[in-house]
Amino acid sequence: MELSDRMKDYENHYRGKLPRKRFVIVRVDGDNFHAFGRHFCKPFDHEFHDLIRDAALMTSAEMQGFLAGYIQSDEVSFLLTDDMSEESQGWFDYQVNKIVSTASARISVHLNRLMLMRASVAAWDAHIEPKELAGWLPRCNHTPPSFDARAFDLPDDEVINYFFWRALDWHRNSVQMMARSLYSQKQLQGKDQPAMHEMIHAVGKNWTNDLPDWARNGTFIRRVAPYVNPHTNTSNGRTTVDITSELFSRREIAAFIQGAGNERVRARLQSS
Ligand SMILES: Nc1nc2c(ncn2[C@@H]2O[C@H](COP(=O)(O)OP(=O)(O)OP(=O)(O)O)[C@@H](O)[C@H]2O)c(=O)[nH]1
Ligand SMILES: [Mg+2]
Repeated sequence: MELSDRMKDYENHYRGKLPRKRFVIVRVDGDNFHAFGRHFCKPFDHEFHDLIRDAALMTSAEMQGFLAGYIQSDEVSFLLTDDMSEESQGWFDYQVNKIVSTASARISVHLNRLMLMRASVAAWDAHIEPKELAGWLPRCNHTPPSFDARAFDLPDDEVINYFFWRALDWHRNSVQMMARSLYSQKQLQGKDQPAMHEMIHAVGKNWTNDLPDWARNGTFIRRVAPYVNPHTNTSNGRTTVDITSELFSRREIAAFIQGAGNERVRARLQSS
């Protein structure tokens, strides 16, 4: 075999593709954010949540076939389709290597950029000289934040279940994070969720009532097709993105996700 053919052969050995006409999930997760977040507000950091949400929105705008997403803690799940029309193609033709490397690179770059922008505005407000900035930024420690990624396909009727699963995971973590801010690890050892709720109530606090929606529910986003005026059959052609932190139950999550995309995709999501 020729040298170049041999090298291409090695390169293409794991060049896998996700199957056509399936919904795809791309989940990115912050690398070692336990360490990166040591300066975060405890238990929940509103500023960080806003930053990762905005980085997710910027990333979603660059993903072909993006339909919906969910942001909780240091992770974001993106739902993609290759079925907006008969002819449409998946993002990078659904090549797994391309999808995971690009998704993790894009969200890492966007988060870092947003942090720097936020920090320079704060520094400007505080009259800090640009040359002092590097030493001043409390959140820019030595390793810039980055994300890993995985991508996989799902049957139509599992799409809502996937998002409900991630939301349930966050509900559990959120209760645990609140309890940990009030009690030591030792005091919480062996305690299940109802017991943690009880302990939170015992100090006059309440997970359901005291937290902002994003800290209990995470944040959902979805792409909405341009509105078409039924009388004139015209549209301004602009796609919009809905953002909400108010979804709690499986029913609410299903209704939101099922409203994403165009009519063709919505019909498929209805089966979920
Ligand atoms: N204080 C605080 N920490 C947060 C917040 N959101 C995320 N984190 C941190 O991010 C971590 C996310 O969990 P993991 O993804 O399991 O942990 P990780 O350290 O990123 O580890 P890997 O993902 O395996 O690299 C949490 O354990 C917290 O330490 C927040 O709002 N406040
Ligand atoms: Mg992580």
